[in-house]
Amino acid sequence: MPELRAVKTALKSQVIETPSWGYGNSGTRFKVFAEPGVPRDPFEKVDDAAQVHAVTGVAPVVSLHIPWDRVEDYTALARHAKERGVRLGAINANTFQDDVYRLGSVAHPDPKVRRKAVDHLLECVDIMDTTGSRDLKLWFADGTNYPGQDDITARQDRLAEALAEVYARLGAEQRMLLEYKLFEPSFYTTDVPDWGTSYAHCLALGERAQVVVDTGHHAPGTNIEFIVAFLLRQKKLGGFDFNSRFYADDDLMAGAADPFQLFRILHEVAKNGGFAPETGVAFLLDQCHNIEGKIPAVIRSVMNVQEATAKALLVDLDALRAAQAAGDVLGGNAVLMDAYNTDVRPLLAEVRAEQGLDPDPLAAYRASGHQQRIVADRVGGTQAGWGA
Ligand code: LRH
Ligand code: MN
Ligand code: MN
Repeated sequence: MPELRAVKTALKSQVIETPSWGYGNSGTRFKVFAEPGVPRDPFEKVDDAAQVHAVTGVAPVVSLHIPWDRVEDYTALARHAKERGVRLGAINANTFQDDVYRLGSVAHPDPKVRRKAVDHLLECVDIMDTTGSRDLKLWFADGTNYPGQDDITARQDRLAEALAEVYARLGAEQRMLLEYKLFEPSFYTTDVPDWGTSYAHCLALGERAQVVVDTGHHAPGTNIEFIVAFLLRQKKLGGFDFNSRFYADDDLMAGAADPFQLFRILHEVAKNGGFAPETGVAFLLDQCHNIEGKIPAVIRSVMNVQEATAKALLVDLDALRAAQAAGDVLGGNAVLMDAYNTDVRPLLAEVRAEQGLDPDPLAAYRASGHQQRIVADRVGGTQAGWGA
């Protein structure tokens, strides 16, 4: 059996990065329902992220999305984060919302548009230099809607050229994380539709280009844990964008739709050393909260990831390997199911108490008075971003 003390230590040192856009009014489909008290600027988003960290103890990093989080002074924003007990994490580039990107960005047929897109990516690296961020996270909406609209191969060439220019600009400690997504907004071809395409580009770029797995970006039924195991083995798993999907890129709370899948993914991470900081796997949330309270939803998501992690860490790997070596199909499966079926909530409550935290993060947030304060103080909060 895994040693309980080691499991607790691992849980205490877990780092879950929360997305700035999860705190604002946002939603990828249909209407965006506004919530009172949402942040009016990136500083206030950082304030909300700090609240999540204060009650969970494992969310000390907040990722930014440029230009949604564009500010005059990134040093001031980084300082503000530090004062609030958190730090700025991945910088997410955005080459998908300007009119000029109608036919794509880095794979656009017009070199002028490609130049604008690459310049934005380079600007993001400048921001990383100032904020001390390690990761540049790239997702491209590029693709086509109709057969014959553009040349699939030529688009790959343009993409590769753009990525190479940005990769060459990265500092020694910086990484490029390339996200893939099956479809949407493009409906016929997507230029980075799957992990294989992302992997091939990252391989050509070099060690510091890695794949990011957004759990909502696959076809239904895709075995995501297989992808995770494969990428970890190749040292190409840069991180996760965790969220839940029932149908497509739903961006619901992580662990809400399929906690068993989250467990299976995190089991692969645990088994293959992916929780060790030196492996560099980033655990990010990428979600939007449209009808539910935003800060509580982020807290709930963090707790869901923690619960799945705890279960993954409880897998008896010796017993599992023994069963596998013996060809004991049911035995191996039982070892995994035993861990998955463990109620880890008391363990996590204990871990939190040992960290000086309230065992119930949601109750602690409700008691903090933060929600009442922001509703009273932040008048006119809006959000630049998805669906705004
Ligand atoms: C694209 C995506 C990508 C974006 C984020 C807001 O669907 O997953 O990571 O940056 O949503
Ligand atoms: Mn994502
Ligand atoms: Mn997405």
